Amino acid sequence: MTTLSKEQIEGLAEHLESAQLQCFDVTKITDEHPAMDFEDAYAVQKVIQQRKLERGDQLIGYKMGLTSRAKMEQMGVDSPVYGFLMSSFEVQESSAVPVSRFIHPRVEAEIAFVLKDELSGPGCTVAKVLSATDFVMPSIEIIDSRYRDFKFDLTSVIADNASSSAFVTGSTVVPVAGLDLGTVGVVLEINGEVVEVGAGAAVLGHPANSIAQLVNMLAETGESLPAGSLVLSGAITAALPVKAGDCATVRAHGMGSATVRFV
Ligand code: OOG
Ligand code: MG
Repeated sequence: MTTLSKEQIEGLAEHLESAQLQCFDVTKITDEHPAMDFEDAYAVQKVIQQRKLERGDQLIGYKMGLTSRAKMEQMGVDSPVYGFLMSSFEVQESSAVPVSRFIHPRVEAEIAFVLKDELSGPGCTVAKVLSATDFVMPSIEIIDSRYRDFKFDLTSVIADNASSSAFVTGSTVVPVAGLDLGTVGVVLEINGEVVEVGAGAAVLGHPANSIAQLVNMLAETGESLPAGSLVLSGAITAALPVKAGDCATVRAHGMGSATVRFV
C-alpha cells in the first residue's frame, strides 16, 4: 500500500535524481516522510528510471544490494534491496573515471550475470537462474549514495536506486557450467594492495540465489528479467571508499579480473 501521492513520488524522484546528476548530497527522505513504505520507495525508484528512459538512456539490467552479512553490518540494515542499471552507468574495463562524477564513491567486489533466457517469478530458483545464465563476469560496482555520509534506512536507499551509480565488468566471459560460484574466491585490491577477500557464498549462500530473489521480487510488480539482462548479484565484502589516483581491481578465481582507475 502506498502512502504518498503521485505528486509526492514524482517530487522525491526529481529530488534524488537531481542530487545524482548534480553531485550533491541530501538528507534521508524518510526524515520528511516517516510513514512512507517500501512500495512508495520502489515507486520513487521507478520514476527515476522513467526519467532516464525519457532522456534516451537504456535499461540494461538490475543490481541486488545488501545481500551479504558484510554489507548488512556495514550499512546497519538487514534485508536485500534491488536497483536498476542503465547503459549510462557502465564504465569500460581498465578506463579512467573522473571522481567528479560522484559524491563519495565506494567500490564493491561482485559477480555479474548475463542471461540468455528470460527469467520470471514467482518461484524462481538457483537452478532456474543457472540454466538461464549465458555467462558470468567479475565486476566492480561503484556505489554512491545520495545521502549524506552514506547514512540511510532501507526505505530511503530503495528510493535512491540502491545507491547505484556506475559499474565495470571484466573482459573475460565465463560460462557457469564449470564453475562453483559458491566457493569461488574473490579478492578486492586497491592500488595493488589486497583490501578485502571473500567467497561467492557470502551472497545469500550462492550468488545465483540473489538473482532468484530479484526475479521473485520483480514478479510482485509484474516485471521479469528479459534475455540479455545484466545483473549484479551484490557485494561479497564491505564497500571501500576511493579517491582520485586510486586503482581498484576485483579478481575472481577462474573468472579473470575487472579494473578501474579514478582520476
Ligand atoms: C546500498 C547498495 C548496496 C551491495 O552490493 O550490497 C550494494 C549501499 O550500501 O549504499 O550495492
Ligand atoms: Mg553492489
